[in-house]
Amino acid sequence: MLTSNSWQTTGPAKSELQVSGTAHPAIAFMKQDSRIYVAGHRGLVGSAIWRALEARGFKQLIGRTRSELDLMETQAVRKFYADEKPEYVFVAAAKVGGIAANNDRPAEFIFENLQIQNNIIHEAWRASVRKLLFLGSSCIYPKLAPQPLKEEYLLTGPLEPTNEWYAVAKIAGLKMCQAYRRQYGADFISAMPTNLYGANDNYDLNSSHVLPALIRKFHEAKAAHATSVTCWGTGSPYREFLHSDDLGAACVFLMENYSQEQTINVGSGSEITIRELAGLVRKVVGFEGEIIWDKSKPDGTPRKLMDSSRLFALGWNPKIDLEIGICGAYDDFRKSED
Ligand code: GFB
Repeated sequence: MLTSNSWQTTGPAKSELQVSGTAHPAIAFMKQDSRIYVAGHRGLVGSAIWRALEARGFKQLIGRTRSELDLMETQAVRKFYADEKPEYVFVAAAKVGGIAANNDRPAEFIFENLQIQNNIIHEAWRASVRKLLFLGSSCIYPKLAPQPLKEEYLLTGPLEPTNEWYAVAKIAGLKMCQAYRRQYGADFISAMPTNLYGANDNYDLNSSHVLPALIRKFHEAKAAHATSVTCWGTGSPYREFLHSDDLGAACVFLMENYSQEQTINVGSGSEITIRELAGLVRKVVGFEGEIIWDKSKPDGTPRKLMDSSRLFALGWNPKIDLEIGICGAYDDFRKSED
C-alpha cells in the first residue's frame, strides 16, 4: 500500500519542499542562468515562450524535439530530468487540434494529454523542480457558463461535447498542479489561454484551428482564382483570439509574478464572430470571392470569452492587435510554404 511516507522515498527530501519554513514556497525568481525547460518548444505556444525567454536574456533554455524525448514515456522523462536538472518548467507540450480533430479522435486527445502531463508534472516534482507552469485551454469551462468566463466557473456544468475529452485531460492537469501544491508544497501553477494563433501554427485543414485554416483556405483560393471559399458551421459563434507572442510574454510574467493554487485566465479581452473573422482574414489575404458556410460542420461552443481581469490587475496586458497579428501569421504561413 502506498502511504504518504512511501512518497518521500521517491520524491524530493522534505527539507527541499519547504521554503522559509512554510509548506508553500515563496515566488521563485528565475535568474539569467537558471535552467529552464520548455516542453513543446517547437510548437505554437512553446516557441513563443522560448522567444519571450530569449528576449528577456535567459541563457540556459532547454528544449527537446519529439524524436529526442518521447514525453509519453515515463522512464525517458525521468532520465531527462535527472540529466538536465531543469529548475523551471513550462508545460507547452500537448496534443492539440481544432474542432474536427477533437471531435474525431477523442481517445488520442484524452490518452496522450493525460500521459504527457502526468509524466512532465509528476517527474518535475520527483526532480525537485522549483516552479512549473501548466497550460490548459478556455474549453475547460462549461459550454453554457456565464460570459465572460471567470476562473471559479470551472466544473459548474457540462462541457462542450466536441472537445470534452481534451478538456477533461486539461482539467486533470490543473487539478494535479493544485494537488501537488497542497500535499507537497510544490510551486506548480496553471494558466488557461484563450484561442491562440501566431507563428509555427498547424495549417493542416483536417486538424487545425479556425484561424490557420482560414489563412490556408483564402490563400489557396486566391492563388487558384477560385470564386468562393467554404467555411465550417454557421459563422455565428464568438471566439476570443490571443497572439501566441502575447501568451509567451504572459507565461514568463506569471512564472515571475504568480504563485496561487487557482488557475488564471489569459485572454485578450475582446471577441469576434467567426463570420467577422473570416471577413478579416479574407481582407488580409486579399481574396475577393464569396464565403459559403457549410452548416453540416459543427459550430462548437457558442461563445467563450475569458474574464482575464485577475491577470490584468497583476499588471500584464496583451499588446498585439488582431488584424496586425493576422498579417504576421499570414507571413509565417507563406514562409512555411516555401
Ligand atoms: O478553432 P476551432 O477549430 O476550435 O473552431 P474551437 C472555431 C470555430 O470556427 C468553430 C469554425 O465554430 C468552427 O466551426 N470554423 C469555420 C472552422 N471554418 C473553419 C475551418 O475551416 N476550420 C476550423 N477548425 N474551424 C477548439 C477545441 O475549439 O479550440 C479545442 O476543440 C481547443 O479543445 C481549441 O479548446 C482552442 O474554438 O471550436
